[in-house]
Amino acid sequence: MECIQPASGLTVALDPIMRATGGVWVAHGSGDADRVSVDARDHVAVPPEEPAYTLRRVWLSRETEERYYYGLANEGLWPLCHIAFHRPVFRLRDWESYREANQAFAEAVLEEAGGGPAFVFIQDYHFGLLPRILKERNPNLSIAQFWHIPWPNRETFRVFPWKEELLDGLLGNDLLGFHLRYHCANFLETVDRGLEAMVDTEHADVWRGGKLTRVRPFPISIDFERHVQEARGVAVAVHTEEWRRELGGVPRFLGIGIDRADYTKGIPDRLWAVDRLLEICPEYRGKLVFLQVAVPSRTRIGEYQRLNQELENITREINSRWASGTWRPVILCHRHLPQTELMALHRLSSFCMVTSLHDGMNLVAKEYVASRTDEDGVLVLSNFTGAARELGSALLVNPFSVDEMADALRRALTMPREERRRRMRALRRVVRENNIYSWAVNVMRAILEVEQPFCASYERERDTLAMAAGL
Ligand code: ADQ
Repeated sequence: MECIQPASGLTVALDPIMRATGGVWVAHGSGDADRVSVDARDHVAVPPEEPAYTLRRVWLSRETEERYYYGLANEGLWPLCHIAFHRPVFRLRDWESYREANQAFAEAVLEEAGGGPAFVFIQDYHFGLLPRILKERNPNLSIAQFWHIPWPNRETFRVFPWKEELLDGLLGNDLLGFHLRYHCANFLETVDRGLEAMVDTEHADVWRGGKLTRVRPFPISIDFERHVQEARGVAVAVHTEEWRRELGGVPRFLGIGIDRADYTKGIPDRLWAVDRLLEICPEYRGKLVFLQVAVPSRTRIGEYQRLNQELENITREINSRWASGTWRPVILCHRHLPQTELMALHRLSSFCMVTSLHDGMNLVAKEYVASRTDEDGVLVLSNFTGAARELGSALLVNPFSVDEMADALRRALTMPREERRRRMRALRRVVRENNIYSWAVNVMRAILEVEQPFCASYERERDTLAMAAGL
């Protein structure tokens, strides 16, 4: 039996918080050993070697998972919210499964809370209906939700067939968080035009049926200090040597891209930008290698299978155009790598490309910066990531323009050491200061501000949370 941390920004961000609070994480049991690892209450303590919190498993049928998770959430809401020129797909049966799955999670949460007051922190766009169900069944719960992806403008959202039900579901929250103020503003406007509710734009509050929902921005981040410590550790040094060997010695210039293989991440255009660079700057031929790590994701969805095929085709085309001797300009790697191995790649590279067409935040950008304890390396970052709002010292690019990205690569490769250091220092300062703990503290502070009628067990819960957050 193996315990694997998936390649997902959400889990990377939340694991340290769960460790600090020692709470219960209610999650779908999708692994093939999940059923044998739980106790009679569907609980399993994690991490196995040093348990710090509890996973409460929720079981979904294969069909519900297919329709609610792959269908409604990932073929409907994901493209709808990212506006990445992929038409969302809406099927009534998917929506029904989404309802069903939200209900199943509600039962588990209500059981864990045992009728008393508790703090419930819901993650992401898979649970738009959950807050309302919880609030109706147990008004003593303090409920917060974080929406990890963008919220589109109201015009875009209008095409969602069950918009009123979804918006009403989300307004069951006491607190609703997005990465950016811009996403909050989009949400408020969507509610204002789409639902009977009073929207106080100035304070970013919504009143519906006498109930208040606060809508706030919380730009998510990473565990900077832990990342830095690991980046300096032995495992990273070992992986660095392994990669040196695998690459046949480090090329004169190594560029990297690290993503879940997702059409919102802008990987094809990024590869074409490398191609364009080789075309306009012949001096990099034979010297530059671009390593794209694209871990397969959501492969049950046709769009994602097509993307993997497209990446193979583009890589083959670019390589056949430029290869000479043993040199190939593009290496495509589909492996899921441990964080320490990703850190080794961060540290070996001259530049890292994060060129999402649209991204709520993007943690890869922050991880790259945290790994560069040597204050070197250049981050080429899409203007359309949430991270771009904080990481202004990166080379910001329009990911829809291959020429602009090629030009940014040329700048990155010719940037004097002093400028690289200056920029990287500024980037590191931002990520050090706004780390995952300050994100969590800000969320918790906001949820603690939600007023609840006095109740001794609520006060106890409140104190535990405040202590975990160091408030
Ligand atoms: P994601 O779309 O998953 O997250 P991102 O924030 O970039 O995107 O996080 C990806 C995570 O997976 C990173 O921690 C990265 O290191 C890891 N990863 C990528 N490739 C990997 C590989 N080959 N092997 C192992 N790990 C790999 C969603 C939103 C984002 C938002 C996060 C957090 O789409 O916008 O930043 O949630 O809120």
